[in-house]
Amino acid sequence: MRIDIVSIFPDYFAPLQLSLIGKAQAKGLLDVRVHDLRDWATDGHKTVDDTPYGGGAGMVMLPEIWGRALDSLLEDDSAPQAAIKALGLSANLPDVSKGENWAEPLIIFTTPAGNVFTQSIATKWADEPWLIFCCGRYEGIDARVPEYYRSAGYRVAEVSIGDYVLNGGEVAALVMIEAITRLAPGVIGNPASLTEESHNDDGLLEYPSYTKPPQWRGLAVPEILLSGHHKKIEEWRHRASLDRTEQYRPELLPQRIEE
Ligand code: JEE
Repeated sequence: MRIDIVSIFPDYFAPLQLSLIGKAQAKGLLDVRVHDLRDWATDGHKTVDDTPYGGGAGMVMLPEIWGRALDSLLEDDSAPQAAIKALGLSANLPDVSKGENWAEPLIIFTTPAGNVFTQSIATKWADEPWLIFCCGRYEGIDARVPEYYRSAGYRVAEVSIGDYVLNGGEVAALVMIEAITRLAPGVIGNPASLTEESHNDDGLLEYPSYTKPPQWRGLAVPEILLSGHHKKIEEWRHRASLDRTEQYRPELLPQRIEE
């Protein structure tokens, strides 16, 4: 999977060199390319924003700069060759030797005014060969930028990570990239843990977990978990999931039919 990121704060993405994502990059399974939006600014001050039409506080990011940045990424449709070799991903991808484009990118704008990013979106996007994340700052990006690329025939998504306000799209992009890449083919060390995750995904909150010691500061691990009765343990965990969901996220429970 190739991921391009455009931002005026490329340093935000340094953590992508760490841990699982960093290892996946080292192995060639992931190809993350971070770009500084200011590389496409043309004036001496590398201006990327201006005042909003219609008035109001704050600044809006200029469409020309974003247009040049995205055009140049779309032009460089170089495949992550290492990833193709490492995984035999070519099965998934168009045949570059026949002059076909190796992949159609999905262009993603992080924005407080988008639909909410969910696990089901992460699962779908994990199979995409090429994602482009556009991270705005200030009051956001001129609305014609996503509109233009949509009308030019690209797939464009405008997504938020939740109902709270951040200072820009960088942290939101990091959240989405972590959720997506851990599901991408070959990235997670142990695919069995992903299989177990999907088997356990009944739409309820997770049951509580415990490890050693069996007594800690006067608190005991629930007896049943030490018993070895697999059937009973499974029932206990299901009950604990239901209780936790009722307490913290009652909206996730199937609606009881009113009398
Ligand atoms: C991208 C700029 C900052 C702050 C004004 C806020 C008024 C933009 N879940 C998420 N929260 N925030 C973002 C996000 C924030 C961004 C950008 C994503 C680019 N900013 C910014 C304030 C405002 N509005 C909402 O109420 C109306 C606009 C995000 C994601 N993903």
